[in-house]
Amino acid sequence: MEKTPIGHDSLAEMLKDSTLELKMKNDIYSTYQLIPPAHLSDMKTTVICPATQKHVKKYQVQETFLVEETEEDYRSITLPYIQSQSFSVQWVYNILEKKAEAERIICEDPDPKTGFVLLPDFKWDMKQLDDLYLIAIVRSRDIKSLRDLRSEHVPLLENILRKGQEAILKKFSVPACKLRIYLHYQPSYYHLHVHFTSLSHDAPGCGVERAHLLSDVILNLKGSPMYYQKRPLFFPLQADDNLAVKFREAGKLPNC
Ligand code: G7M
Repeated sequence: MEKTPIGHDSLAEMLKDSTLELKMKNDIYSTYQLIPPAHLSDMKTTVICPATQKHVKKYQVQETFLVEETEEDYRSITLPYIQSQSFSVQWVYNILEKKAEAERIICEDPDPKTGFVLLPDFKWDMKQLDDLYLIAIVRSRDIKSLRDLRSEHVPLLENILRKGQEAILKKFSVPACKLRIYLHYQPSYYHLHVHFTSLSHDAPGCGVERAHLLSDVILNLKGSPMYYQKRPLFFPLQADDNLAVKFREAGKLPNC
């Protein structure tokens, strides 16, 4: 359950019709417990049913560690892990094949190499632009993550960047300079996708330890075609994530 940002339209009503309980007052500062009217206290709720043990873990609060993954670690630890036990990407194929969420598509490009589908992420209820969140899912089914990207993918990435920005400007009147466009490493789902979020919204997973700006990714690949294959990548892992277990078994997870 998530409390979404308070829309500008409901703010006046919220202040007028809520009950306020004073908690603390000091000079010009005071804090209150605000109990809003029932119709303004709805919560965005996500249900995963049936959920696997991996889903349950993903949503539990756990200790987190920063991991350094070298090219060799990826080959010997991460890749076998992805191949054996990553989340199913059936929901992604359903979107690409228009078996689900077809009516939510904002923009699409059918090209098998450089094409993609842009649609609202299910973290966004589309009620307000403050927490705008869309994802672009690539048509190509053989790019698992940032690690697989090479300079030959630059046309795909530039296409997503440009057409995604144009579509969001047209549909939501949000210009490119107000967007944070990035990839996650590690992602939860190993089918390449790009996140488009509002710069004014601290979207979960947009921190420096997990997010890679699409514009930086493009520049890095133009400068060095094998950049993401060769360099160590850093990312956070929760203590009992199965990938963390593999890194620990290989002696690669610091004891801290
Ligand atoms: O980079 P990472 O793999 O963590 O991000 C996946 C993104 O896909 C997240 O932002 C999720 O909220 C989003 N997402 C996950 N699922 C299962 C769905 C879905 O079924 N529909 C949509 N529209 N977004 C999803």
